Parts: sequence; structure tokens; C-alpha cells
Amino acid sequence: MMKKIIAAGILSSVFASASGLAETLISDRFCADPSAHKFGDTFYVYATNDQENSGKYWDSTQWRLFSSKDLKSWKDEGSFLHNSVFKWAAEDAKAWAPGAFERNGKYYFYAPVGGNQIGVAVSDNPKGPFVDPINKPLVEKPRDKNVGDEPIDPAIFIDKDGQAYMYFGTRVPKVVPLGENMVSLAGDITDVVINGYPKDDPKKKYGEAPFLHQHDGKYYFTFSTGWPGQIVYATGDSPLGPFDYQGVIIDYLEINTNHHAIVQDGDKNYLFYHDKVKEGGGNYRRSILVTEMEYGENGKIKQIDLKNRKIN
Ligand code: FUB
Repeated sequence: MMKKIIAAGILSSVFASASGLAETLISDRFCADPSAHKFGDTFYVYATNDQENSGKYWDSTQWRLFSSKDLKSWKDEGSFLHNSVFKWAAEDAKAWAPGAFERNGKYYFYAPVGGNQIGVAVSDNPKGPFVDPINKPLVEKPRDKNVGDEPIDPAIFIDKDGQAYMYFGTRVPKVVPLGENMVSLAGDITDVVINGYPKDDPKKKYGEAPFLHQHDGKYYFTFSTGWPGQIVYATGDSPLGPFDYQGVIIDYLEINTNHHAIVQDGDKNYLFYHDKVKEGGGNYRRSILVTEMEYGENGKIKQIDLKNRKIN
């Protein structure tokens, strides 16, 4: 069991590369589902608030924010947003894995509420206050066509031509272009096609937690394969896919979910994910870690060595 970490406020910890595998725990509070970004000179992690759930389900109704200048010391910015920002949401609607994004000096927060709706909130500051500019869900089941089982886990990507896309969904990955205002849909919701899964691994399907980033001219679609899930990746020539399966980034954890985000900062790449690493941790009491992510030959992402990691 790892050593007890510092109790409150700013955490000091050591950060090392993925190959040496020291990893930094960003908070002593239980939190999960990182949406990680660098805005200006500061890293921000928007998270599901596992500390405030019942411990029996992911039933928290608020999100938590953490910030850091150096990825070593993290500041807990508090429960910066509650689902009540969305007037149309049920009082007890679950606040699940968010996806934040900055565009033209505005900060957008895409939030799955209740498992069947995605709302969007906007602010002039990464820490809020956020408001709901459209007063209705951005995506809603059953209002919208082809949202799949659960419209959850939104993640945003903006392509070189300025077109923004939102990825989301469980069991079948979905993508939809966003309007330039970032708070409207600009096309149909379509399925993301992933080719080439290993036939000998029946567990290897799309589960949830989609994410898109670009590296060396290729689009990398990364996601969790299910419950429990690996974080795997597939590459393609368009943000809309299709994508070809490539391999595993994070293997199965000892909890039933796996969720990640990738931040590119200069020539470094960082991988944020959650796991059960603190005393009292479990399926509904997760903790967010950050480690360096590295590319090998031909743009292959090196798998995280879970057995040899050292957590600070
Ligand atoms: O935190 C609730 C759910 O667990 C998220 O929406 C999923 O990605 C999984 O991590």
C-alpha cells in the first residue's frame, strides 16, 4: 500500500518519466475521469468528484477542479461546478466524466448529467463561474438521433482547419461536429469505426471514455475497452475515422473503469488516468495520476508499465 500523502491544499510530489515510471497523484481527495489541459502556463484537471459520492455508485452531483504550474505540486480548486448550473437537469442527476476546452479565450465545459444528457457551460476563466448559455442539453436521449446507449464522456478536439468535434458514448463511439460557437451541433451524430481488433480477445471492444489527439500528422483515437477496460489506441487519417487498432496504453486496472486524457506540452506528452491507489480506494473511490507518455518507433505509444510504477 502506498505511503500516506499530504492531507490538504497543495500537494508536493515527485514527477518522473513514463519509462522510469514514477507517477504523481494529483490529490489526496478521491477523484476520477480526468479532463486535463494546459491553459496558458497552468495545467488544469477537471474531474468527477468521487470524494462526494455515496461510495456505492458514481452518484456525485458536482465536479472538482485541480491546477498545477509544474505537474508536481497540485492545488485543489474545489467543487467549482454543481449540476444545478443546468436548470433542466434533475436534482440528483449524476455528474460524470467531463470534457473541458478553451477556444478564443472562452472556457467550455461539456458535462454528462444523469447518463442521458450532455450539457455545456461557458466561462471567461478556467476556474469559472460557468453559466449554461443554451438552457437546454447539447445532446439528449431520446431527443437526438443516434446517441447510443448513454450519451456520456464527452471529449473535444479541434482540427487544423478550425472544425471542432465532440466524441462521446458507451459501447459504440460517437462523433459530432460542433458549431463555431462551440455550443451547438453542426451535423449528424455518427458512429466512429475502429478496424482491426485482435480476434483472439473477445473483451476488446469499445467501452467508453473516447479521446482524440494528433501526433506527427496522424489522428489517434484512444478509449477504454469496457468494464473493466484497457486504454487502447487506434490511428487514422481523419478526425472522423475510420481508425485502425494499434495497441494498449494502459492495461486492465483492479477497478471496473479506466479513463484517461493526453496533454501535449512542447515536446512532452502527459497521460492522466485514474486508478485505485489510495487506502480506502475502489470502483467508486478513484484517484487521478499523471505520468509521461512516450512514442516509440513509427508513432507507437509505449504501454504504461503498471507493475513497476512508483507512485508519489
Ligand atoms: O465516473 C463515472 C463514469 O465512470 C464515467 O463517466 C466513465 O468514464 C467511468 O470512468
